[in-house]
Amino acid sequence: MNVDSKEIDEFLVSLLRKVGKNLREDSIKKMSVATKKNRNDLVTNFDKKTEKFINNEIKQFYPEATIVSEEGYGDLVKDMSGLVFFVDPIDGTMNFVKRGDNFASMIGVYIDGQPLIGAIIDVMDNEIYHGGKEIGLYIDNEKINTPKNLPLVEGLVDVSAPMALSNRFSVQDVIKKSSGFRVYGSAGIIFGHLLTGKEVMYMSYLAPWDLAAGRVMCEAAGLSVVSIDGAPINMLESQVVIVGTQKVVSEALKTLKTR
Ligand code: 2AM
Ligand code: CA
Ligand code: CA
Ligand code: CA
Repeated sequence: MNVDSKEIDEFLVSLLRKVGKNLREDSIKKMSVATKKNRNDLVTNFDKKTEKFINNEIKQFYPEATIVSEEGYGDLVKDMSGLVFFVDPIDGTMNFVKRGDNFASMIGVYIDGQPLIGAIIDVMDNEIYHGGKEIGLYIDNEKINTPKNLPLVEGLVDVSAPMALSNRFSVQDVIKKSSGFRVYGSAGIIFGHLLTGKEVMYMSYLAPWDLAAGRVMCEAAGLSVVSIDGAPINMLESQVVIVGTQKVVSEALKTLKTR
């Protein structure tokens, strides 16, 4: 299939710009909040509304594409052939509900299973991280400088709260070797930190829509994206993922007790 990554990138940026404006307005409105799997797992009317809006726009401009999305308005996707859009309408819904900041909206695009373009908007800062291997990486119109390959001892690490608190895989041993520990609560916001070198590692259990956009951009930035068991990343399943500088990911894999 012939795809124009520049055109897709421009489409994603203009779409997320609209999404961001809508969500900044929505964030101060009364919202209806429901729980999904547990009391920490929230969904609002705005997650659903935003996903419908994004998916409709994708269907209009890329009718041949399939969509994998969190809140149920996507397609049933069984393989990665063709053009696949991964959509997380609000990433960090708990932050959206409780704080009104540190939440994102993300779209990752793959072609025949290969990462193509990712885009993430930090909604309250109105900054869009976007691009891929072919066209380079940007925050809005500014090129992103490649993050330095720092070791664990020189950088901040971010681990999801459930994983850090339960000390899964003895992850606290990795945290203790770092410069410090942060828990931002939005994969999208953390991918922005990794791309700009503000943090050197993120470890979390992530669903495909949590990972898709960030994986495209982090790999294009020379960062390492691996699953905890060393298997190739599977974009159709949830998995525990480590993203970080080459040095940090290799140190983490040596430190973690994965069996
Ligand atoms: P969400 O807000 O889109 O659900 C919070 O620690 C981060 O992990 C957010 O990016 C959140 O995305 C994601 N997250 C929350 N619960 C999750 C789950 N059960 N599986 C995978 N990702 C999850
Ligand atoms: Ca969710
Ligand atoms: Ca998410
Ligand atoms: Ca979400």
